[in-house]
This record gives sequence, structure tokens and C-alpha cells, in this order.
Amino acid sequence: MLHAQHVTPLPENRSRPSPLGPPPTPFLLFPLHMEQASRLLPRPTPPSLPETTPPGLLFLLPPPLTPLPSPAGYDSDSDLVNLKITLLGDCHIGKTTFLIKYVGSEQEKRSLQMEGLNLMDKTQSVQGARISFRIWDVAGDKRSLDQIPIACKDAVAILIMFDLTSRCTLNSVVGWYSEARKWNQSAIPILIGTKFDDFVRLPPDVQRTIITQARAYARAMKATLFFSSATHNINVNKIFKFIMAKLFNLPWTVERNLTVGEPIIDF
Ligand SMILES: Nc1nc2c(ncn2[C@@H]2O[C@H](COP(=O)(O)OP(=O)(O)OP(=O)(O)O)[C@@H](O)[C@H]2O)c(=O)[nH]1
Ligand SMILES: [Mg+2]
Repeated sequence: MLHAQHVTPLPENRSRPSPLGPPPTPFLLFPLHMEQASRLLPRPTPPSLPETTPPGLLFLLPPPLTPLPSPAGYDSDSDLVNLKITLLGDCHIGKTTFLIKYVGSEQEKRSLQMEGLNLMDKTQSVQGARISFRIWDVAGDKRSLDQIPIACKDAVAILIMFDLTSRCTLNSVVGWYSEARKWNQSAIPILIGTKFDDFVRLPPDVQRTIITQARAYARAMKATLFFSSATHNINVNKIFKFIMAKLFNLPWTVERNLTVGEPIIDF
């Protein structure tokens, strides 16, 4: 477990221009097509498109183009746009289970395993572009802390995870977040509470306490908060859909859900 460091809480009123919130970096304002997807890496002056592109406008955009050669995060030898996503959090909170639920057991067999690291790919077609997520799952034990820099560098989203039934794993998220930000200041931050299926069996007042703390941390991290269950397939695909929508400014939104007893989504 990492030591918690200070994160300055944000003011309560966080009005945001779109239901997805503001883009985390200046280079994520693009509607999806290949040429623009290839520009996901930071560039000095992104095109000044409106933050929310009307759905109809997507059809007026030029067809996918041959990708531009570009550095990390992008595979210039194919038409694939490779995007890196990182999972962080304490031991046994369900990171690997969550990832396997998302990529599927076939992909899991092709995973790349290294000391404290587990890499899995999932490719999706989105509006004519092929997007491949390479997901870096860092083991939560102390020996794997050395993997954090390489795992976080160039990631477009960092998923900080905790076990909803284990308060100490929630306390750790601030430390994981601070550590991740040392190596990556622009990735979309997402806070995920795992094992929602077990969590809903806890007394409601315990649930409320955890919800309140998790929401406060999410606010401080400027992260979107999801409660999920890999075993019951709750909010697993939705989280990646959210990342995709946020990266490419797709006309898709998540709905806030603050009802105790339901999987919380807050932003
Ligand atoms: N009830 C419940 N148990 C889960 C869920 N997800 C994972 N688990 C269990 O939690 C335990 C730990 O899961 P892992 O996926 O190995 O956890 P991890 O975070 O990858 O752990 P490290 O690799 O050691 O950091 C396993 O026994 C899983 O079966 C879930 O959604 N609900
Ligand atoms: Mg694991």
C-alpha cells in the first residue's frame, strides 16, 4: 500500500459544460475518425472543434485516413490506433478479474505477463476506426511499485481501483493517484469501487459512509467514480465506453446515479 499524500479537495460546486465533464487534456477534443484519433498524443495546437460535436456532424467528417507517424501510443505500421490504459490499486481488490471480464477469456490467453505486470489487449471498431486498448494491470503488492512509471507513462486513462468492502483499500487510492500523476499528468482519471455485489450486502449506513468518502476522493482527483462488479458484470463495459466517449468526444453520456443500493456513478 502506498502512503496517502495530500490532494487538495475541490469546491463542492463543480459545474461542468457537458455531462462527460471537461476534457482532461487539450488534445482530447476530437470527434472520432482515424486522422484525428492518430493525433491523440499531445500537440501544440489542437483543432478548435466544439467540445460536443453534434451527432449529425460526425457523418460529414472525412473518411478515415492513413494515420500520421507518431510516437508512443500509436502503431504506425497498421491502421490501428493503440491506446494505453492503466489499472492501479491495492492487492486483491479485483483489478485482474475486472480486466479479464472486459477483454474476455480468449484475449486473456494472449496476455503478456511480466513481473508485477499483466498486459491485455482489446480491439474495438468505433465509427470506422479500429481502436486497440492495451491495458496495463499493475499488481498491488509492494514489489510491483517499480512498474508504476512505465505503466503510467503515455496512458490515456488511469483507473484507480479499490475494494468497496475494504476501507483501507479506499484510503490507499489517494496515494495511488499521487504516484500515478508523477508520471502522467494528462490521463483521464477514473476511480472504481470493485465488488459491488458484496458491498450491497453491507448495512446501509456503512454503504453511505463508503459512498461519501469515495465521492470526496473522486472530486479531489477530478475523477469520474464508478462502482462495479466483475463477477456480476456491472459497469465493466460501461467504464471503457465512457473512456472511449471521453477520448473521442462521442455523443454518449453516462448518467449520474447516487442511489444507495445501486451502482454509484458520479462525476
Ligand atoms: N465478490 C466479488 N469478488 C471479486 C470481484 N472481482 C474480483 N473478486 C475476487 O477478488 C479476489 C482478488 O481478485 P484479483 O482480480 O486477483 O485482484 P487483483 O487486484 O488483481 O490483485 P493483485 O494482482 O494481487 O494486485 C479474487 O478472489 C476474485 O475472485 C467481484 O466483482 N465481486
Ligand atoms: Mg492482479
